[in-house]
Amino acid sequence: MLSPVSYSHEGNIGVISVDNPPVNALSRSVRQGLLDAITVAQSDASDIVVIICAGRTFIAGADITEFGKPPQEPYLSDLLDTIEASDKLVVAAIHGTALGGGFETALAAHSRCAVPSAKFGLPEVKLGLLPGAGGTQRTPRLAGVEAALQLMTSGNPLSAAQALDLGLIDKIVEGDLREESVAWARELVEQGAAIRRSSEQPVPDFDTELFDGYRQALGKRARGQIAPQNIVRCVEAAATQSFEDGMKVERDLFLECMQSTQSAAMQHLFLAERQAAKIDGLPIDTPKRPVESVGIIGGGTMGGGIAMSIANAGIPVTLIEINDEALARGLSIIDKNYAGSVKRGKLSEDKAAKCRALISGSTDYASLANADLVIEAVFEDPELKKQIFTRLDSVCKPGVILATNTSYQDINLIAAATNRPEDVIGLHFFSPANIMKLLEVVRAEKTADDVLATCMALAKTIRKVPAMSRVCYGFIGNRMLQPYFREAQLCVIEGATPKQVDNAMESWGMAMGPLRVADLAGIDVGYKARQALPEEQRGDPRSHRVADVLAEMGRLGQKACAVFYKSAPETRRHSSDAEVLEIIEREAAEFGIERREIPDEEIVDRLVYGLINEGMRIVEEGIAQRPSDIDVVYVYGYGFPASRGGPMHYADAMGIKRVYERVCEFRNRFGEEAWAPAPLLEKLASL
Ligand code: T1G
Repeated sequence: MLSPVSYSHEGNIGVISVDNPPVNALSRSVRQGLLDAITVAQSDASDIVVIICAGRTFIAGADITEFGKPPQEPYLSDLLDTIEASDKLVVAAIHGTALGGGFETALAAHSRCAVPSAKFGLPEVKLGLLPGAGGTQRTPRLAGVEAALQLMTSGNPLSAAQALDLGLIDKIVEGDLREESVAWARELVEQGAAIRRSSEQPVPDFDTELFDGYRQALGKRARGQIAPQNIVRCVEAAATQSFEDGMKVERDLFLECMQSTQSAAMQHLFLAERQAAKIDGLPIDTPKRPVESVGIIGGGTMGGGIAMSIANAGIPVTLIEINDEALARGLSIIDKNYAGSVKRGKLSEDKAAKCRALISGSTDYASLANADLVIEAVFEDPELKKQIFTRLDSVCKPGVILATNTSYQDINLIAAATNRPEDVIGLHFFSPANIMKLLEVVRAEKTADDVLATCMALAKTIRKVPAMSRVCYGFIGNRMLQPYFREAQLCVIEGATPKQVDNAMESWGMAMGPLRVADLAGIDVGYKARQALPEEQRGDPRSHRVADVLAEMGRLGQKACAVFYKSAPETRRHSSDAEVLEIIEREAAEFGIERREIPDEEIVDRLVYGLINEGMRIVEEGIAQRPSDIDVVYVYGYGFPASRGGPMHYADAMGIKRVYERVCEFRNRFGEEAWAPAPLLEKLASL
C-alpha cells in the first residue's frame, strides 16, 4: 500500500510531505511514513528538513477513528521524540488547522512557519482527553504556563498572529507555503541556525497560584469532568519537574482520560455530529440552491437572533415586520445584542459593524421578491403561519426556499398553504438563535431533496450543527422534552421541591435544571398549546396542574416574571418561592397525593429514562435517521452533558437491559400511559 507520506529533495532541503485526506490525521501509516522519512533524512545529503502537508490542512490530530482500538506502533510520542532528536533542523510548515497531535508534531519540530490563515489548537479536552504526545510539556516551555493552561482547558484555537506572539511559531509567510517554507529553510541553513528543542527550553516564570485558580474555575465551568483537571496536573508537572518526569505524568493522566466513559461519550459525539450532517439516501453531490440573500418574517427574539446568525456568515438579510414601530424594536434588539457580543469580546467592533450592515428592515413583503430563502419566525399561531406562507407564495420568485421556525407545528399543513410544498422546510433554531449551535432541519413530506441538501449545507455556513427530523408534534427535541418535563413536574407534586429537581439534574450534568429552564424560556407557549388541546389529550393533569395555576397567575416566565422561583430582576438570581411551594402543596392535596421524599437518583432516572424511551419511539418511527442524531440534538440544543454523550449513547453506556428494567419498574409504579416501554427498547433489551 502506498504510504501517505512522501520524502523528496529541493536541492539541499529534505521535504517530508503528508497526504492523508481529509485532514491528514496521524493514522498508523502516517506515523510510520513520518518515522521512515525522518530516519532517512538523518543520513542523506539534506542539510535541513521541512514537514509539510498536502490538501486543506496541516495534521489535524491523532486519528480519532483509531481510538478504542489496540494502540499500534510507532506510537506518536516516540515518533515525536525521534523528530525532536533529529540532528538536522526540522521545520514544520503549517496551513489550515494544526490541532492536537498535529500541533504536537509541530512543537516537536525545531522551528515553525505558517500562512496567516493558519490556526493552532489543542482541542483534546473537547474529546474528554488531554494532549498525549508531549503537548502538555512542550507548550508551557514555549508559551508559558498561563497561555498553555488557557489553550488546553478551553480547547479553542489560536490564530497565526496569536501563536507568533506566544512564541509557538517563529514566522508567518505570505504566498505559496511550500516555496516560502523551503526558502526560509535555506535561509536558516545559510545563517547556521541552531537546533532549538522545545523540551529543552526552561518554563518561563509563572505564578504558582495559577494552578489552584484553574482547578477552582474548572470545578465550576466543567463540573465533574476529568480531562480539564488532569490538564492542570500535567502543566503543573511541566512547571515543577523535568521533561521526562512530566511526560510520565502526562502519559498516566492521558490513559486515565482515554479509559473514561466521559471521553468515550465525547468521542461518540464528535463522530455523531459529523454523521448528523449526512442524509441517508441523499447523494453527497445533490445539487444545492444558491443562498445569497435571506428574508426573515418576524423581528422578535427568534427572528432577530436568526438574522444575526445569518448575517454573521456574510449573507444579507431583510427583516420583515408588520409596522415601522415593531421593525424599529426588532432592529434595536439586534443592535443591543451586537453591542453585547462586542462587550463580551465575542466579536470585534469592526466585525459587528460589518455584520449589522448586512441586516436591513422592511414592512413590505415585496422586498423579498428576490430572496433565495425566507424564514418565518412569528409566534406559534398555526393560522397566522399559513397566511404568511400563502402570501410568500404570491410574492417570492420560483425556486426560493420557504422555511418555518416553528418549534412543534405540522409543517405539512403549512406547506399545503402554498402551491409549492416541495420548496417548504422547517428550520428550527434554538434561543438565543445567534448563540445556540443546534439547527433542527425538518423534512416535510414533499420537501425536495435539493431544498433539504441546501439547508443541511447552509447550517455549516452559519456555524450551526444540523440534525434532520421528520414531521411530528415537537419534532425530535421538543417531543422528547414532554416526558422530561412531565416527570419533572410529577416529581414536584409528589414531594420534591423545584430546587431539588433542578439541583439533581445539574449535579448529574445538565447545563440547567428543567424548572430553571421553564423560568428562562417561559411557559406561555406550552400553556397555550395545552389549552388548545381537548382535556383528554393534555396528559396526566397532575403533570401540568401547578404550571397551569402559575400561568393563570401571570407567572409566565422571565419575560413577565418567574414561574417556579422568585427571580430578583436586577440579578436574575433564582430563589425558592414560598408561594409556589404552597401552591404545590395545595394542588397535591387536591389530587389526594401524599407527598414523599424522592431520592435524587429517582428524579434523574425518571427524567433521563423518559427522554430515552421517547427517543426509542422517535427512532423506530423514522422521525430521526439514527439514534446518534438524537444525541446531537440534546447536547447542542437542550444542555444535555457532552460528557454523557447524549440520551441514546447514555442508554448504551448504562446498558439497554438496565434501562428497560427501570422503565418497566416505572410503568408498574406510575402507569402504562406514561411508561409503556417503547417497542424498540423492549426488542433491544431482549437481544
Ligand atoms: N481523526 C479522524 N478523522 C477526522 C479527524 C481526526 N482527528 N478530524 C476530522 N476528521 C474527519 C471527520 O470525521 C470528517 O469525516 C472529515 O474529517 C472532515 O471533518 C495525541 C489524542 C479539522 C477543524 O480534535 O476539529 O490528537 O464525516 O467535517 O468542519 O494529543 O474536523 O467526512 O467522513 O469536521 O472542515 C485532536 C478534530 C484529536 C480535531 C475540520 N484533533 N477535527 O473541520 O471538517 S485527539 C481534533 C476537527 C489528539 C493527541 C490527541 C475538524 C477540523 P467525514 P469536518 P471541518
